[in-house]
Amino acid sequence: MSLTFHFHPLSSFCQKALIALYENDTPFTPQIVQLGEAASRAAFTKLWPIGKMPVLRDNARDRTVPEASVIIEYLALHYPGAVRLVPADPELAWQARLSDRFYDLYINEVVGKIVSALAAALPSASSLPRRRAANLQAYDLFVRGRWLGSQSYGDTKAARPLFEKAIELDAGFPEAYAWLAMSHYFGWMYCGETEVHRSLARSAAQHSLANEKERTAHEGIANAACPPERLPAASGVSD
Ligand SMILES: N[C@@H](CCC(=O)N[C@@H](CS)C(=O)NCC(=O)O)C(=O)O
Repeated sequence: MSLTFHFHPLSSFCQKALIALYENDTPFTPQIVQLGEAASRAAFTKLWPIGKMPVLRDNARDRTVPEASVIIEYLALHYPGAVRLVPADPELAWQARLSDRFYDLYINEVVGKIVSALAAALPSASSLPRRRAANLQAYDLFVRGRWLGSQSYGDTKAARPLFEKAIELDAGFPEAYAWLAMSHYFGWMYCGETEVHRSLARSAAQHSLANEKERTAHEGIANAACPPERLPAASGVSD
């Protein structure tokens, strides 16, 4: 496969370029970039020293293409498909470019700055976990499990295989462990599952906290599923 897409699933600029790839079913190899992890950051900045995602690497044409909008134009030119990504009419093309620039420069980047400023100010925002999923499929399973598990106690139990599979793919995924803990705990508490599930809840909660030492949102879930005195101390845990 000629194209490798370097990205993170939670990055809006990356999602923008991903839409172009998906719209035309363009085959590519996904490569998740974890800027918080030294090896991944080093590999990525070697490819593109500016260090901003996304970046498309085209081995067939020996090109490294950064910038979401430029990636879309590059795909339109060299990997066209049924969906036209850039209008053929130059009059419409500059208008499309204007919308693109307007939303990137005056909406997305400004909102990003506001969100970063709020993240520093709001305790709830700073409680987001630092250790993200390292595996796209694991993250996808986790998000689907979290949605299903939020519907009802019974669904929390039904979501369990999704968390288990996510952990199989990414053994250090704290949020997946936390939700697995909740699934076992609710299974025991509300769905008539045996005492074994309470122990499984404790064990999953311990894994969650062992993999994430920061004060995080999922600690609340892990603590709820397991009496705090049975858990290892996690730095920064309050109330
Ligand atoms: N102008 C770039 C912006 C890309 C960008 O800001 N990407 C963010 C992720 S959404 C990034 O890589 N941030 C990492 C950093 O700033 O260190 C584009 O349109 O692709």
